[in-house]
Amino acid sequence: MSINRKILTLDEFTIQQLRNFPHATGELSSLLRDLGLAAKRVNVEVNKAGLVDILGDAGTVNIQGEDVKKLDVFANNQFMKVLQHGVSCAGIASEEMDDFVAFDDEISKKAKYVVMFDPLDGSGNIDVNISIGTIFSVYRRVSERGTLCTKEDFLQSGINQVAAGYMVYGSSTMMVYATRRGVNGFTLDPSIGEFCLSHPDIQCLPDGNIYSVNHGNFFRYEKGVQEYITECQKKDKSNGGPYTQRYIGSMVADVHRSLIKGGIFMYPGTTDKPNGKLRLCYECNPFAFIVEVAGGKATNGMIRILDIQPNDLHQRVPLFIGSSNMMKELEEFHKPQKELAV
Ligand code: P6P
Repeated sequence: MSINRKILTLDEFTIQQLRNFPHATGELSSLLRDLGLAAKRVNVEVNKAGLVDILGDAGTVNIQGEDVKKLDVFANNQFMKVLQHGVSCAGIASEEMDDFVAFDDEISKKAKYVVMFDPLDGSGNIDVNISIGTIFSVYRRVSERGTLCTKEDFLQSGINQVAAGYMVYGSSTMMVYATRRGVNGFTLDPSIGEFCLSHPDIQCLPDGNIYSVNHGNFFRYEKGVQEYITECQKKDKSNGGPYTQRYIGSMVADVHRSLIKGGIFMYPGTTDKPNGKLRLCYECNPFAFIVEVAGGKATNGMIRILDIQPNDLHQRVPLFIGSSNMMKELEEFHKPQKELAV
């Protein structure tokens, strides 16, 4: 006899959450549904990237100095437009844009939230069909409602996030998001065009045996990081089982795996780039929020990611994130100096 298991769509889930919290205004639920809509539109283009003239560089260079691919631009515009036309977002900041954008219409100016996102992380992998993703972070604005949002709305510590999440465009397309009430994962069912609850109440396992780091930078890492990586390689079958090294080169995919299976992902600082490569505001903070709500940990090697006070929309920080016991193991080795010798 088939089990008549009611599968909740993202819309049904967010509305159910609203019913469970009658004091909620519904603005956050509406914003999450807007993000899901934009993700579905991006997913269509990502899935046919090899077939249409959307590949290849758009001929421009973004603030990171990276060649911008047309899909980056498309994704950025989809998320910006859907949030601008909604009722919950006063403005956005994006990896693809130098400065934040305040939405200058009466409804948006009254909205409660601001959103930061990396519209298509890992875009260098587009042309070789490796999983890529979108990362987003939601803050309650600190500026007065009814006015244009300000840069201070975006330069908040990660601990102030109201919600954070990501989409992974991979063998299936998923949307995972966290509020303080928990982390839930939704898989896109193409037959109905809806994200359906597939991973309720995701927990980050305290232990794991997968470490994820770019070994190519090994000799440019701090000594303590090198020692931890070497320790991971020494793990043997007799105690605690062997560790496996996995590195996709797409943060969303690498951290998603660590969240679901347990593990640690590292993008450390190096002698030539002491702050590493990943962006605090729209890459590290959202994932740190998600992983901490799920029971894991995230630091820059010295302090908790969520405690860092941002001073620039695009500032970089080293990132160590994942299973709490693996992070504790790392911290036995990695006692970084205040400043890396450059
Ligand atoms: P590297 C992709 O370009 C990205 O920003 C992250 O998604 C990924 O984790 C990282 O860079 C990979 O960087 O230097 O190891 O190629």
